[in-house]
Amino acid sequence: LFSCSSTVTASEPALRSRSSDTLASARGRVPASIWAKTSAQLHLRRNHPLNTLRKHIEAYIHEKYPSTFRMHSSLPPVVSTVQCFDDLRVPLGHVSRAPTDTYYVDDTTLLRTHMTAHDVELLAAGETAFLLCGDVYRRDTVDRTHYPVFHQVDAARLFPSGTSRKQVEEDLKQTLSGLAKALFGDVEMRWVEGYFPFTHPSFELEVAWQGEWLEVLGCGLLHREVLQRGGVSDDVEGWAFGMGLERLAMVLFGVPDIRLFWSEDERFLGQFNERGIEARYKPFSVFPAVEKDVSFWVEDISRFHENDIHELAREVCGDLVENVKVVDTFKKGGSLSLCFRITFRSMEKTLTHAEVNKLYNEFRTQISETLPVTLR
Ligand code: FA5
Ligand code: MG
Repeated sequence: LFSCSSTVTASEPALRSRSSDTLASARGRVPASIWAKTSAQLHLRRNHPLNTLRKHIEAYIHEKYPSTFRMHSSLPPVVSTVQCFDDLRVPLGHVSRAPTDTYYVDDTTLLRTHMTAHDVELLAAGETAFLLCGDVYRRDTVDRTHYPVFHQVDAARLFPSGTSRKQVEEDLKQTLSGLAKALFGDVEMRWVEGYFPFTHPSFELEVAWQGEWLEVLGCGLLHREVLQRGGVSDDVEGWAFGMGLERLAMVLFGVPDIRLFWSEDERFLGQFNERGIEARYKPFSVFPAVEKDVSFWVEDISRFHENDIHELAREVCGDLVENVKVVDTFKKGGSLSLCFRITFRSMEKTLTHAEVNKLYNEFRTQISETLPVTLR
């Protein structure tokens, strides 16, 4: 998301119209199902695979730099737009600021979309090396690799004045290729050029995994303006990196669906007990999927965003929805017709038709009552 440099055309439209426009106010609020996740702290839960991965990353950093980094893993997820965006030079019209992509609590606070949101306050508090882990929130599509809550490890390190930018860049790359090696073993990896508003230069590390290049993390030298906002003096340089834990864990442990990290089922959790990084997940069963389509007319396209449908599906169906995708679209007159296919599947049991129909009907009701569309 942050590596995307494109911007939304109207700046902050839904924020401006939140009080008057019902759709915009629906976008502005944080659904109860998302609030409920803010207390889960999966990355601190004993034997949870995300906790195992966090500890493995922390151990690597501790071993490489003994008593250098401060660890923070319980920073609260509500931050200000200043922390999340302004301090990090994210431009005003950037997609990551849009209420269609981000959960706003009110006009100036939101659920953090990345852990980097804490960097400037920690630098301003005088910290010179820190490793953060926590839950981050993004409105996104429904499929096996996306979830509106996921976890990131994020780190920053300042260097003694006089250290050259070249040395800082070398330290960053060496630290991170060592980390990738500690996680993935002796695999092929490559650095690709990246773009983040808060680092320059920026890089992404990819590792070869099952025949494909997998993006593992984003990183770079902290931008001078970001350092200045953290009160860091002009002769000091620093690096930063950030990585998503779920996708790493899916690859490392062989977890096929991101929803499983939220499972309370012992047939999932039990497979990670006391096995550390060596654990490999064996699916206990694959339950049948049920597909249902829902079609509707959108009269005013500017008031509709695909993420609204994805979010509503999650709100109504919880983790029983596996996938939501557009399967048909056509225009007639000034209106747009859309057909979405909803795949229902539980990770834990076979759903009955009655259960699926109840969810499907509630989903249709919610669409017609809360979105500016007309069901067909
Ligand atoms: C960032 O969030 C930057 N803050 C990273 C960074 C930190 C760069 C410090 C430089 C310096 P990005 O938006 O690409 O970058 O997200 C990082 C990772 O989060 C991705 O590589 C991916 O693994 C993961 N991710 C993104 N969206 C989702 C999602 N919906 N579900 C699960 N994981 C996701
Ligand atoms: Mg990215």
